[in-house]
Amino acid sequence: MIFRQLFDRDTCTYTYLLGDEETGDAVLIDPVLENVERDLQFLKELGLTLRYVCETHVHADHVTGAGLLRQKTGCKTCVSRNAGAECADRQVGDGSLVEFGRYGLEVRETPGHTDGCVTYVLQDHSMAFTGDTLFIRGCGRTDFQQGSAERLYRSIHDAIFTLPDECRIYPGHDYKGRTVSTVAEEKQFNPRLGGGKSVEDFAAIMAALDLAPPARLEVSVPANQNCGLSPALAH
Ligand SMILES: N[C@@H](CCC(=O)N[C@@H](CS)C(=O)NCC(=O)O)C(=O)O
Ligand SMILES: [Fe+2]
Repeated sequence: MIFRQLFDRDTCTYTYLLGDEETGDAVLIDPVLENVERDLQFLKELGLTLRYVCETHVHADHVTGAGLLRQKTGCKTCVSRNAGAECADRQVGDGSLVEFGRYGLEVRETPGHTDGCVTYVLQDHSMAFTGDTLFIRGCGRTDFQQGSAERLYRSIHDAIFTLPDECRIYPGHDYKGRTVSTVAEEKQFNPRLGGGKSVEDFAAIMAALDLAPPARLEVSVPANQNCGLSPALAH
């Protein structure tokens, strides 16, 4: 499988390109609007056809490239059925499968950072794209959108920590330059959840974070509920 982990320097967002080298079918997970030309160039150079853009959630810190990529390539867009983003072609949920060539991404609903958060798991369970549900030694904040520490704790335990220990974790962001982790590592070392922390421990940690709101919150959420395009341009 072709795999690229791409980075947005302004918002520390990861975009993932996955492709089948035999059939040429590809997906992009969480593309950023400002990087659409870069991502199209990769697709072209690697001889790939974009089938789907998959969103892990309605982002609060950047505008998605999904709508523009759909206009430019004719791909379909996928978002959680609980995201309130009617613009997307596929409203995915537990049990949905996003296929590209010989590969597939299984959808697991992982609410908590937002109601419409999902984790995409490669069908052989070797890789999980957790969005802002689980970060490397951290997790998404739970203090706006529909954030809930209790729901996030349950999602991580039920949908991610039940994957094989060696399953690689690819997050939606990293603010310290880290790129990949594993289920075993996060179970042991995640300072908010690891080493068997209780839901009460976790909720207390999340309540004390006191983070500044993302700089682009007001612009990003409504834009992303419309696939990153102004309403007149959505289709
Ligand atoms: N300063 C950043 C804030 C980024 C932010 O709040 N990121 C969210 C994800 S959308 C988060 O969950 N951060 C958790 C953390 O930083 O621990 C910005 O303005 O974009
Ligand atoms: Fe987020």
